[in-house]
Amino acid sequence: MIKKAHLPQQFFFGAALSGPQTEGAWKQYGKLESVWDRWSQDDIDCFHNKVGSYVGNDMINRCEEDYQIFRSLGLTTARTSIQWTRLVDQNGALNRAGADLYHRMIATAKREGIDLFINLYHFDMPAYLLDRGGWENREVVEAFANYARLAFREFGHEVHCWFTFNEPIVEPENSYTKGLNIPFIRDFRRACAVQYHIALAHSLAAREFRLAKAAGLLQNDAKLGLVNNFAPPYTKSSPTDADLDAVRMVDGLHNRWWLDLVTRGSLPCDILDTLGKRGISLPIRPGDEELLSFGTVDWLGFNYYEPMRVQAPDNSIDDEGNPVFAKPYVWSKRKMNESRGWEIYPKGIYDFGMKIKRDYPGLEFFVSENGMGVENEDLFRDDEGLVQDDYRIAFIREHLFWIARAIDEGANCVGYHYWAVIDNWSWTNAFKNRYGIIGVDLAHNYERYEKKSAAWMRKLTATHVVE
Ligand code: BGP
Repeated sequence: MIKKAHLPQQFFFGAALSGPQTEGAWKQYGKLESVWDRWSQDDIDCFHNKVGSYVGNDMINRCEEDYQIFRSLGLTTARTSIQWTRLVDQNGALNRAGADLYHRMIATAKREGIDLFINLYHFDMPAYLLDRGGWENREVVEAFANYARLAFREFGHEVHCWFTFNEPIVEPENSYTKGLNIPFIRDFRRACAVQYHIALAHSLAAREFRLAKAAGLLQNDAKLGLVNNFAPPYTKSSPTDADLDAVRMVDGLHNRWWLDLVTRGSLPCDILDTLGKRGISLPIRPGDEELLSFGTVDWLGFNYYEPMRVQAPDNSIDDEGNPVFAKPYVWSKRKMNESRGWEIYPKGIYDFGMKIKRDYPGLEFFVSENGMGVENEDLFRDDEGLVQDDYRIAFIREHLFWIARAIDEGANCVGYHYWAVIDNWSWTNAFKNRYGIIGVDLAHNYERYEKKSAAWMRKLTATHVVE
């Protein structure tokens, strides 16, 4: 096992966050209802301990303190998202109260020495747009471009790192194929339309970015990116051709779809061909090819939690008539984070980093999320009450070792954002699994407290030595 690694001095460390999971204040500052707010009201039993989307981790009221904490940990950057439902009203016009709130938040980060990256969309579709068909409706794609335009114009001189989407693959997979999240659809054809429209929405927002830059509305060094939960795909050690084809297809839909879009301005031909052969046609309109060509970006965010392990499926269609391209393959040596049900495989970060280097040469990226959520952390408190989260330190350390190795071998990885430096609200799991290096005390008005990993993080950011 590797014992020590050095990360370059210019390599940055930061915090990964999102608006819906931190802000709270779900009805203040003119915020409209998001699909999460609606789901929380319609069926609160779906949320752990009946904690819905309303409060986040109260960061709106504590952002000054939180940015000071980040700084004290030696972090220099953070990514969060602004919320479509807070910035734009139902008529597509800017909501001044929401915009002013974000101006204050961005200014606070700057004052505290944190370079704040802004992402536009983190699973938070406005509910009134879902009522009009959500991502299945082309008009919603246009509405997103309008939102992006307003955001670039409003904050262009205050923010220099922008992202369009966080994990754009999650809604096609979880909300439209598996039916797990609102609007609970299990129809692969509709999922493909959603995935196509999100690619288009990203591209139209990227076009707005260029227009704003050309008009002098953005900073000269403004950069645009996209963040996805890329997952290196693996199969059996002696695969059949059918296993390899399963890998090609899941890799194509989950990873290459976005990588090709942001580097080449197009979608992977082999995947479009296979979809066509399986009778799935995308809602492509004349002129779309040119629109997608605007989708290239300056750099990429790579969220890494777990790999994909797949093999050939037993049947090529499921009971509902959806095409099936792969089935899970359980690796006999896998290690799990049992709280979250995710495999822990740090080498995956290296394998995927090297894939980016090989297949998309020159593409700059940073690890934009990586973290370990654990249930019942109070059980790990010592006599002084300090949460001894050695499992989290080991998790971060192992991933950073592999990042350092990828950099040594030429991968263009420039930073690491831990998810989520401060415990936050996590979708239907609410506060079940805690990710933070800094804890949040729900019983005492969301007070922040340090875990053991905080001291470890300070040393890491001061030395850039992983040990
Ligand atoms: C990522 C999301 C985050 C965050 C994280 C942890 O996929 O971008 O929003 O939630 O996963 O996942 P979870 O909160 O479901 O445990």
